[in-house]
Amino acid sequence: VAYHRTTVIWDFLEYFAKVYPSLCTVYNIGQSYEGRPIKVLKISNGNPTNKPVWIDGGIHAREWISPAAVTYIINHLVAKFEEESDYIQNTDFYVAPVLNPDGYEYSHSSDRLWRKNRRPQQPDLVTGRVCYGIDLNRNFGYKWGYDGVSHNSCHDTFCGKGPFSEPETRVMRDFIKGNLSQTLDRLPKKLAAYVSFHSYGQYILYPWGYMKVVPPDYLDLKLAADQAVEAIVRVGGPRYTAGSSAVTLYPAAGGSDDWAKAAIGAKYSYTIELGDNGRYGFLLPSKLIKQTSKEALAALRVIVEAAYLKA
Ligand code: 0X9
Ligand code: ZN
Repeated sequence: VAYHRTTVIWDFLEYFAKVYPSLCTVYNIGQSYEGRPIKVLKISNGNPTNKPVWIDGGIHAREWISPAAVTYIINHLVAKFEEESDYIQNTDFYVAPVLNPDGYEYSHSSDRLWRKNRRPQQPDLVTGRVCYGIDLNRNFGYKWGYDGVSHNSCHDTFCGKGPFSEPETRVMRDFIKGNLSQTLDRLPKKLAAYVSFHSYGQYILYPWGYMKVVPPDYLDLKLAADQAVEAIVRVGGPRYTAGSSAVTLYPAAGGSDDWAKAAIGAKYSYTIELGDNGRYGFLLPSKLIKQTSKEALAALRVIVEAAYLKA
């Protein structure tokens, strides 16, 4: 088990679509700033009453365990589909393992701790310096810029010039809005759950992230998060901390999870900060990919079950 480059992950999605055509479809949903494709794998048994669930990884470049765990989840869901529960089998999974391919590649080739995308910004008026990148997890359109962001393009949490200023967040927004937020017909096309994998710190976070308030249905989200914590322990993992983002971690607006809940109506919306707990931080050794991915899958199962039953 190893960390893979973007093209290898894309080939892996195409391979699944080829070998399991009745279960898997690849969507090229658009391009990154530098022109790399952004791909989504849909995993579905085709049952028209299935509820959609979105899973993404790689919003932040340096959090390598995220694309790795999401890829592990894809492999598991597809290869062991028949062994999974009814609620897993009757879910339409939309899985985007690398939402920020430019940043992810840059973290492999040039700067291991790169976080943002790679769009160059206007030169600084005083220094003339050109800085690169927008923090995609500050660029989504709900309460954009409210708190916990930087407006300085040289900073790691630069939220951009406006909501959805970046091709990567726009591509994701347009695909979800176009396909997974429909209320025009009676088909249950609206996202029931949204799960974004990040690292590190071992947290299961639910909205809101933009400020220290919780949504009216937060007890449902808390219950599923607490159950996910136990499920992770049962697969031999550490005890993750569950709570609302702004309270448990810090306020930060423009996150994908807040947007998925507020703008799309995905009831069960989570950001899961995978391992580790700080010993290696972002530099998680590849020998820990498998165990950490099992933790991700255990948490996902609990969230999908909750969404299946209640969303
Ligand atoms: O700050 C972030 O974007 C996330 N933590 S990370 O260390 N992976 O950068 C947490 C995001 C939580 N969600 C919101 N604040 N909306
Ligand atoms: Zn992150």
